[in-house]
Amino acid sequence: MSVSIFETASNIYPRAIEQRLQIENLIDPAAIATSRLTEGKDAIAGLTQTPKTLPPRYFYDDRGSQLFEQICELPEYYLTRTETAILQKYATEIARLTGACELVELGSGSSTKTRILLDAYHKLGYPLHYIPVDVSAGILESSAKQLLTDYTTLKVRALASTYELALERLAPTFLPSRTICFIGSTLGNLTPSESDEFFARIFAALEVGEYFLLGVDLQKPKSVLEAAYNDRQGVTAAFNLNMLQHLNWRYDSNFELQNFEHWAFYNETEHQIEMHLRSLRSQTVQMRSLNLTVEFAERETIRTEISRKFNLKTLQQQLQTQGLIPLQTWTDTKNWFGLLLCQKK
Ligand code: AVJ
Repeated sequence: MSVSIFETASNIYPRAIEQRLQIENLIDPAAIATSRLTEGKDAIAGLTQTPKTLPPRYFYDDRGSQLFEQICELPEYYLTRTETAILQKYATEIARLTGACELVELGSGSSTKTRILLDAYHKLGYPLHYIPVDVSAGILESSAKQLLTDYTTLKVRALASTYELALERLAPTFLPSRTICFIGSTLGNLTPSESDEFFARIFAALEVGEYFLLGVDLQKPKSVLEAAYNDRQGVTAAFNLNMLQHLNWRYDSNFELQNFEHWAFYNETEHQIEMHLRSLRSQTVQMRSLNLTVEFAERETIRTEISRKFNLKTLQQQLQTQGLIPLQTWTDTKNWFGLLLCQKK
């Protein structure tokens, strides 16, 4: 009967995938309970200080994640396509340098770039073990299932976790080695002292001889940088403004999006793009579930993101000082984006 054929197909195929998939939730119930209590503290802290700030994590609700995917396709936004090209060119070299290893990816997101690495390891005949780390269990599950369908020998252990927790709890591997991947220039969102702390956590998570693969956006002419964050189609503006929509929903607030505008510029002293939302008039916003009233003066801004642009020499020295020895660095022909493979000494 057609039912039994259907059952056979749907039982065998998914079972094969499920046997290669393990999802662990490191965000334990106690932590979830505290995170409920502390949820929004970061928004309160940012909005009650001068100048006002909000953490970039508030960009990424469903709509925000979609808008970010669109940004990656924009003609002005060279970052994703440049890093992808570097990976395409050097993935085999990376795989040869590390040898067979588990790939741990912090902030896995859409796995387009991960696939380039998996392909290279596969071509060299290495077993494929992938450990994506993301706070969203839903995103982890759907992207893992897609990967498992496409790579029939792949094994995935997905960690629903913050980076900090995952780095503390990375179980040792039965493969010879591990590579922690932090690509996409997410490092740019961290202040210099936050990135010191982050590198220390990477160092602590690795065994001697294991690897750290880092992708960063590099310093370049201001005009190129500012265009990338002020695209002509206004997708970046929508992405920035969407943060207020997200806060309205999450914290029962009444930000009026038409009363704010997108503002992004390159701060040449700090070597960072700054994204702000500028209040177009004096106004008061209620954030009911946070019990917070926020006053804005006309033209006052909220800084929603820093996106640091790195100097390769300085970054290599910093990694070296923190015990993550740069083995090899790759860039594109314009030197716009950098990929660094480091090894714990
Ligand atoms: C995901 C942090 C690398 O800084 O370019 C894109 C986010 N912000 N356009 C970046 C972003 C505005 C992006 N990172």
